[in-house]
Amino acid sequence: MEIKRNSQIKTTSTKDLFGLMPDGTAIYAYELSNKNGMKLKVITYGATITKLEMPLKNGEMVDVVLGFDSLESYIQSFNLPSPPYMGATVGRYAGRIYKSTFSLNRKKIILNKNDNDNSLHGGAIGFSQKVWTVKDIHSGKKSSITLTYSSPAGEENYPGKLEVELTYTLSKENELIIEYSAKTTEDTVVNLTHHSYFNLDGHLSNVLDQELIVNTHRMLETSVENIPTGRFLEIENTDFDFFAPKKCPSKIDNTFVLDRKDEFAASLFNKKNNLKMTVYTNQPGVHIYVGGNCFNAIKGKANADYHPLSGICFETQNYPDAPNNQNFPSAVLKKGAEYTHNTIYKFQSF
Ligand code: FUC
Repeated sequence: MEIKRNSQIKTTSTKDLFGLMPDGTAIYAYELSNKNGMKLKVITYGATITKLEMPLKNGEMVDVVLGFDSLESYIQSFNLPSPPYMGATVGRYAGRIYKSTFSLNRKKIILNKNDNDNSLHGGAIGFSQKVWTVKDIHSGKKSSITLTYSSPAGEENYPGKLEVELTYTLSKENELIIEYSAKTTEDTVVNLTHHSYFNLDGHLSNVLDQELIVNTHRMLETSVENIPTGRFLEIENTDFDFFAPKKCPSKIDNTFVLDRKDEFAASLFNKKNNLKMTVYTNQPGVHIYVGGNCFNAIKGKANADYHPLSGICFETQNYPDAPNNQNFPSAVLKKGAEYTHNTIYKFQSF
Protein backbone atom coordinates (compact mmCIF):
# COMPACT_ATOMS: atom_id res chain seq x y z
CA MET A 1 0.00 0.00 0.00
CA GLU A 2 1.48 3.35 -1.03
CA ILE A 3 1.74 5.72 1.96
CA LYS A 4 1.54 9.26 0.62
CA ARG A 5 3.74 11.87 2.24
CA ASN A 6 1.77 14.79 3.67
CA SER A 7 3.06 17.03 0.88
CA GLN A 8 1.40 14.71 -1.64
CA ILE A 9 -2.00 14.54 0.12
CA LYS A 10 -4.14 17.38 -1.12
CA THR A 11 -7.03 18.81 0.89
CA THR A 12 -10.23 17.98 -0.99
CA SER A 13 -13.91 18.64 -0.83
CA THR A 14 -16.68 16.79 -2.65
CA LYS A 15 -20.47 17.15 -2.86
CA ASP A 16 -22.88 14.30 -3.54
CA LEU A 17 -26.63 13.87 -3.41
CA PHE A 18 -27.31 11.90 -0.18
CA GLY A 19 -31.10 11.55 -0.44
CA LEU A 20 -34.45 13.30 -0.77
CA MET A 21 -36.66 14.48 2.10
CA PRO A 22 -40.31 13.33 1.98
CA ASP A 23 -41.20 16.69 0.40
CA GLY A 24 -38.53 16.20 -2.28
CA THR A 25 -35.94 18.56 -0.81
CA ALA A 26 -32.46 17.34 -1.76
CA ILE A 27 -30.03 16.50 1.05
CA TYR A 28 -26.38 16.73 0.09
CA ALA A 29 -23.30 15.08 1.59
CA TYR A 30 -20.04 17.03 1.68
CA GLU A 31 -16.73 15.35 2.30
CA LEU A 32 -13.64 17.33 3.36
CA SER A 33 -10.11 16.17 4.03
CA ASN A 34 -6.99 17.81 5.44
CA LYS A 35 -3.38 17.36 4.36
CA ASN A 36 -2.91 14.43 6.78
CA GLY A 37 -5.77 12.51 5.22
CA MET A 38 -8.27 13.19 8.04
CA LYS A 39 -11.75 13.01 6.50
CA LEU A 40 -15.07 14.56 7.54
CA LYS A 41 -18.45 13.82 5.97
CA VAL A 42 -21.39 16.13 6.71
CA ILE A 43 -24.96 16.04 5.45
CA THR A 44 -27.28 19.04 5.25
CA TYR A 45 -29.95 17.14 7.26
CA GLY A 46 -29.35 18.34 10.81
CA ALA A 47 -25.82 19.53 9.86
CA THR A 48 -25.03 15.94 10.83
CA ILE A 49 -21.57 14.37 10.84
CA THR A 50 -21.87 10.92 9.28
CA LYS A 51 -18.18 9.99 9.14
CA LEU A 52 -14.91 11.16 10.72
CA GLU A 53 -11.89 9.17 9.54
CA MET A 54 -8.56 9.52 11.32
CA PRO A 55 -5.15 8.47 9.94
CA LEU A 56 -3.17 6.33 12.40
CA LYS A 57 0.62 6.25 12.73
CA ASN A 58 0.64 2.83 11.02
CA GLY A 59 -1.05 4.29 7.94
CA GLU A 60 -4.45 2.74 8.67
CA MET A 61 -7.61 4.86 8.79
CA VAL A 62 -10.27 4.53 11.51
CA ASP A 63 -13.81 5.93 11.37
CA VAL A 64 -14.31 7.24 14.92
CA VAL A 65 -18.02 8.15 14.80
CA LEU A 66 -21.22 6.14 14.46
CA GLY A 67 -23.59 6.93 11.64
CA PHE A 68 -26.01 5.63 9.05
CA ASP A 69 -25.59 4.97 5.32
CA SER A 70 -28.89 6.51 4.21
CA LEU A 71 -31.06 9.59 4.78
CA GLU A 72 -34.01 7.29 5.43
CA SER A 73 -32.16 5.79 8.42
CA TYR A 74 -31.42 9.24 9.87
CA ILE A 75 -35.07 10.27 9.45
CA GLN A 76 -36.39 6.96 10.86
CA SER A 77 -34.05 7.22 13.87
CA PHE A 78 -36.18 10.08 15.21
CA ASN A 79 -39.14 7.69 15.43
CA LEU A 80 -37.26 5.31 17.75
CA PRO A 81 -38.47 5.05 21.40
CA SER A 82 -35.48 7.25 22.41
CA PRO A 83 -33.99 8.94 19.32
CA PRO A 84 -30.17 8.77 19.34
CA TYR A 85 -29.59 12.16 17.59
CA MET A 86 -26.78 10.36 15.73
CA GLY A 87 -24.03 12.86 14.81
CA ALA A 88 -26.56 15.68 14.81
CA THR A 89 -26.44 19.37 15.61
CA VAL A 90 -28.80 19.87 18.55
CA GLY A 91 -30.85 23.02 19.23
CA ARG A 92 -32.51 25.48 19.82
CA TYR A 93 -31.93 24.21 23.35
CA ALA A 94 -29.75 21.11 23.94
CA GLY A 95 -30.77 19.09 27.00
CA ARG A 96 -34.03 19.20 28.85
CA ILE A 97 -36.22 22.14 29.85
CA TYR A 98 -38.37 21.16 32.85
CA LYS A 99 -42.07 20.91 32.10
CA SER A 100 -41.24 22.48 28.69
CA THR A 101 -41.75 25.85 30.39
CA PHE A 102 -39.64 28.86 31.33
CA SER A 103 -40.17 32.56 31.94
CA LEU A 104 -38.46 35.23 29.88
CA ASN A 105 -38.98 38.98 30.41
CA ARG A 106 -41.88 38.12 32.77
CA LYS A 107 -43.61 36.13 29.99
CA LYS A 108 -44.31 32.38 30.40
CA ILE A 109 -43.02 30.40 27.41
CA ILE A 110 -44.56 26.95 26.89
CA LEU A 111 -42.54 24.78 24.50
CA ASN A 112 -43.61 21.58 22.76
CA LYS A 113 -42.93 18.58 25.01
CA ASN A 114 -41.19 15.46 23.66
CA ASP A 115 -39.69 13.80 26.73
CA ASN A 116 -42.47 13.05 29.22
CA ASP A 117 -43.66 16.58 30.12
CA ASN A 118 -40.26 18.07 29.35
CA SER A 119 -38.75 19.54 26.20
CA LEU A 120 -35.61 17.75 25.04
CA HIS A 121 -33.05 18.81 22.40
CA GLY A 122 -35.13 21.55 20.82
CA GLY A 123 -38.54 19.88 20.98
CA ALA A 124 -40.59 17.75 18.63
CA ILE A 125 -38.70 18.80 15.48
CA GLY A 126 -35.44 20.36 16.65
CA PHE A 127 -32.46 21.60 14.64
CA SER A 128 -31.28 17.97 14.26
CA GLN A 129 -34.14 17.32 11.85
CA LYS A 130 -33.98 20.55 9.89
CA VAL A 131 -32.45 21.09 6.45
CA TRP A 132 -29.38 23.31 6.75
CA THR A 133 -27.88 25.35 3.93
CA VAL A 134 -24.22 25.32 2.96
CA LYS A 135 -22.91 28.89 2.94
CA ASP A 136 -19.25 28.25 2.32
CA ILE A 137 -16.78 25.44 1.77
CA HIS A 138 -12.99 25.70 1.73
CA SER A 139 -10.30 23.28 0.76
CA GLY A 140 -6.65 24.14 0.28
CA LYS A 141 -4.92 25.76 3.28
CA LYS A 142 -7.98 25.32 5.46
CA SER A 143 -10.60 22.58 5.14
CA SER A 144 -13.89 23.89 6.39
CA ILE A 145 -17.60 23.97 5.69
CA THR A 146 -20.08 26.58 6.97
CA LEU A 147 -23.78 25.74 7.25
CA THR A 148 -26.65 28.00 8.25
CA TYR A 149 -30.15 27.52 9.58
CA SER A 150 -32.82 30.17 10.09
CA SER A 151 -35.23 29.17 12.89
CA PRO A 152 -38.47 31.17 12.51
CA ALA A 153 -39.88 33.04 15.51
CA GLY A 154 -42.28 30.68 17.25
CA GLU A 155 -40.62 27.50 15.97
CA GLU A 156 -41.27 24.95 18.75
CA ASN A 157 -42.75 28.02 20.55
CA TYR A 158 -39.34 29.66 21.09
CA PRO A 159 -39.45 33.47 20.83
CA GLY A 160 -37.36 35.26 18.23
CA LYS A 161 -36.18 34.37 14.75
CA LEU A 162 -32.76 32.78 15.29
CA GLU A 163 -30.13 32.87 12.54
CA VAL A 164 -27.55 30.15 13.21
CA GLU A 165 -24.17 29.67 11.57
CA LEU A 166 -22.04 26.56 12.14
CA THR A 167 -18.52 25.95 10.82
CA TYR A 168 -16.76 22.59 10.88
CA THR A 169 -12.99 22.91 10.31
CA LEU A 170 -10.33 20.21 9.97
CA SER A 171 -7.07 21.73 11.20
CA LYS A 172 -3.62 20.56 10.13
CA GLU A 173 -3.18 19.35 13.74
CA ASN A 174 -6.03 16.84 13.13
CA GLU A 175 -8.58 18.80 15.16
CA LEU A 176 -12.28 18.91 14.36
CA ILE A 177 -13.15 22.51 15.28
CA ILE A 178 -16.83 23.35 15.67
CA GLU A 179 -17.83 27.02 15.83
CA TYR A 180 -21.44 28.14 16.35
CA SER A 181 -22.78 31.67 16.24
CA ALA A 182 -26.37 32.85 16.47
CA LYS A 183 -28.36 36.11 16.49
CA THR A 184 -32.02 36.70 17.30
CA THR A 185 -34.72 39.21 16.40
CA GLU A 186 -36.00 39.21 19.99
CA ASP A 187 -34.80 37.93 23.38
CA THR A 188 -34.73 34.11 23.42
CA VAL A 189 -32.78 31.16 24.87
CA VAL A 190 -30.08 29.19 22.98
CA ASN A 191 -27.93 26.19 23.83
CA LEU A 192 -26.40 24.30 20.88
CA THR A 193 -24.31 21.13 20.94
CA HIS A 194 -22.85 18.41 18.73
CA HIS A 195 -24.09 14.86 19.18
CA SER A 196 -21.60 12.45 17.62
CA TYR A 197 -21.11 9.04 19.25
CA PHE A 198 -17.35 8.57 19.33
CA ASN A 199 -15.55 5.23 19.29
CA LEU A 200 -11.77 5.42 18.79
CA ASP A 201 -11.62 1.75 17.88
CA GLY A 202 -13.92 2.13 14.92
CA HIS A 203 -17.68 2.19 14.92
CA LEU A 204 -18.05 -1.62 14.97
CA SER A 205 -16.72 -2.22 18.49
CA ASN A 206 -17.63 -0.93 21.95
CA VAL A 207 -16.09 1.78 24.13
CA LEU A 208 -15.70 -0.19 27.38
CA ASP A 209 -11.92 -0.64 26.95
CA GLN A 210 -11.31 3.01 26.14
CA GLU A 211 -10.07 5.30 28.90
CA LEU A 212 -12.10 8.36 29.85
CA ILE A 213 -10.92 11.47 31.65
CA VAL A 214 -13.33 14.27 32.66
CA ASN A 215 -11.31 17.20 33.97
CA THR A 216 -13.49 18.22 36.93
CA HIS A 217 -14.57 17.23 40.43
CA ARG A 218 -18.13 18.50 40.03
CA MET A 219 -21.28 17.58 38.16
CA LEU A 220 -24.94 18.61 38.20
CA GLU A 221 -27.32 16.87 40.56
CA THR A 222 -30.38 15.65 38.65
CA SER A 223 -33.84 14.25 39.37
CA VAL A 224 -35.13 10.87 38.25
CA GLU A 225 -36.25 12.59 35.05
CA ASN A 226 -32.65 13.76 34.51
CA ILE A 227 -33.65 17.36 35.27
CA PRO A 228 -31.03 19.42 37.12
CA THR A 229 -32.02 20.26 40.71
CA GLY A 230 -29.82 23.37 40.63
CA ARG A 231 -27.31 21.80 43.02
CA PHE A 232 -23.71 20.90 42.19
CA LEU A 233 -22.31 17.57 43.37
CA GLU A 234 -18.72 16.96 44.46
CA ILE A 235 -17.79 13.69 42.72
CA GLU A 236 -14.23 13.01 43.96
CA ASN A 237 -13.81 9.29 44.82
CA THR A 238 -17.30 8.47 43.51
CA ASP A 239 -18.28 6.41 40.43
CA PHE A 240 -18.55 9.70 38.53
CA ASP A 241 -14.95 10.69 39.30
CA PHE A 242 -13.04 10.47 35.98
CA PHE A 243 -10.42 13.01 37.02
CA ALA A 244 -7.87 10.22 36.69
CA PRO A 245 -8.29 7.94 33.64
CA LYS A 246 -10.86 5.18 34.05
CA LYS A 247 -12.52 2.77 31.62
CA CYS A 248 -15.62 4.17 29.94
CA PRO A 249 -18.75 3.43 32.00
CA SER A 250 -21.40 1.16 30.50
CA LYS A 251 -24.06 3.77 31.27
CA ILE A 252 -23.82 7.50 31.93
CA ASP A 253 -26.02 10.50 31.13
CA ASN A 254 -24.70 13.39 33.19
CA THR A 255 -23.55 16.99 32.85
CA PHE A 256 -20.08 17.76 34.21
CA VAL A 257 -19.21 21.24 35.46
CA LEU A 258 -16.18 22.70 33.66
CA ASP A 259 -14.63 25.18 36.09
CA ARG A 260 -10.92 24.75 35.25
CA LYS A 261 -10.56 27.60 32.80
CA ASP A 262 -8.15 27.15 29.84
CA GLU A 263 -7.82 23.44 30.54
CA PHE A 264 -9.18 20.55 28.51
CA ALA A 265 -12.71 19.34 29.28
CA ALA A 266 -12.36 15.61 28.70
CA SER A 267 -10.38 12.98 26.83
CA LEU A 268 -10.76 9.48 25.46
CA PHE A 269 -7.84 7.09 24.79
CA ASN A 270 -7.85 3.76 22.95
CA LYS A 271 -4.86 1.57 23.92
CA LYS A 272 -5.51 -0.82 21.02
CA ASN A 273 -4.54 1.72 18.36
CA ASN A 274 -2.93 4.43 20.52
CA LEU A 275 -5.46 7.00 19.36
CA LYS A 276 -6.45 9.83 21.72
CA MET A 277 -9.21 12.42 21.48
CA THR A 278 -9.11 15.51 23.69
CA VAL A 279 -12.14 17.82 24.02
CA TYR A 280 -11.77 21.58 24.55
CA THR A 281 -14.68 24.01 24.81
CA ASN A 282 -15.67 27.51 25.89
CA GLN A 283 -18.93 26.12 27.32
CA PRO A 284 -19.68 25.75 31.06
CA GLY A 285 -20.45 22.06 30.81
CA VAL A 286 -19.98 18.81 28.97
CA HIS A 287 -22.80 16.29 29.02
CA ILE A 288 -21.41 12.77 28.71
CA TYR A 289 -23.67 10.04 27.39
CA VAL A 290 -23.21 6.32 26.87
CA GLY A 291 -26.44 4.54 26.06
CA GLY A 292 -27.54 5.61 22.61
CA ASN A 293 -29.58 2.91 21.01
CA CYS A 294 -31.01 1.88 17.65
CA PHE A 295 -33.14 -0.85 19.30
CA ASN A 296 -32.00 -3.32 16.58
CA ALA A 297 -34.39 -1.44 14.31
CA ILE A 298 -31.88 0.49 12.20
CA LYS A 299 -28.52 -0.77 10.92
CA GLY A 300 -25.48 1.47 11.18
CA LYS A 301 -22.87 2.11 8.52
CA ALA A 302 -21.49 -1.06 6.92
CA ASN A 303 -24.55 -2.88 8.26
CA ALA A 304 -23.30 -2.51 11.85
CA ASP A 305 -25.55 -3.50 14.75
CA TYR A 306 -25.22 -0.53 17.07
CA HIS A 307 -25.98 -1.04 20.77
CA PRO A 308 -25.84 1.10 23.95
CA LEU A 309 -22.05 0.55 24.29
CA SER A 310 -21.17 1.42 20.69
CA GLY A 311 -20.23 5.03 21.32
CA ILE A 312 -19.79 7.89 23.82
CA CYS A 313 -21.05 11.46 23.37
CA PHE A 314 -19.30 14.61 24.62
CA GLU A 315 -22.15 17.12 24.36
CA THR A 316 -20.38 20.39 25.21
CA GLN A 317 -23.00 22.98 26.20
CA ASN A 318 -24.52 25.27 28.78
CA TYR A 319 -26.33 23.36 31.51
CA PRO A 320 -29.66 21.69 30.79
CA ASP A 321 -32.65 23.67 32.11
CA ALA A 322 -30.55 26.81 32.64
CA PRO A 323 -33.63 29.00 31.83
CA ASN A 324 -35.18 27.67 35.08
CA ASN A 325 -32.08 27.93 37.27
CA GLN A 326 -30.97 31.45 38.16
CA ASN A 327 -27.69 30.08 39.58
CA PHE A 328 -26.73 28.56 36.21
CA PRO A 329 -24.98 30.60 33.48
CA SER A 330 -27.67 32.46 31.57
CA ALA A 331 -28.91 30.87 28.35
CA VAL A 332 -30.70 34.07 27.35
CA LEU A 333 -29.65 35.58 24.01
CA LYS A 334 -30.71 39.22 23.93
CA LYS A 335 -31.84 40.85 20.69
CA GLY A 336 -28.73 42.37 19.09
CA ALA A 337 -26.29 40.14 21.02
CA GLU A 338 -24.39 37.16 19.58
CA TYR A 339 -24.31 33.58 20.87
CA THR A 340 -20.93 31.93 20.32
CA HIS A 341 -19.84 28.38 21.15
CA ASN A 342 -16.49 26.87 20.20
CA THR A 343 -15.57 23.21 20.74
CA ILE A 344 -12.49 21.31 19.56
CA TYR A 345 -12.15 17.53 19.29
CA LYS A 346 -8.35 17.08 18.94
CA PHE A 347 -7.03 13.72 17.72
CA GLN A 348 -3.50 12.38 18.31
CA SER A 349 -2.10 9.07 17.06
CA PHE A 350 0.82 7.79 19.18
C1 FUC B 1 -31.24 12.35 26.25
C2 FUC B 1 -30.00 12.98 26.83
C3 FUC B 1 -28.78 12.24 26.43
C4 FUC B 1 -28.72 12.06 24.92
C5 FUC B 1 -29.99 11.40 24.45
C6 FUC B 1 -30.00 11.25 22.94
O1 FUC B 1 -31.48 11.14 26.88
O2 FUC B 1 -30.09 13.03 28.25
O3 FUC B 1 -27.64 12.96 26.83
O4 FUC B 1 -28.59 13.34 24.33
O5 FUC B 1 -31.10 12.17 24.83
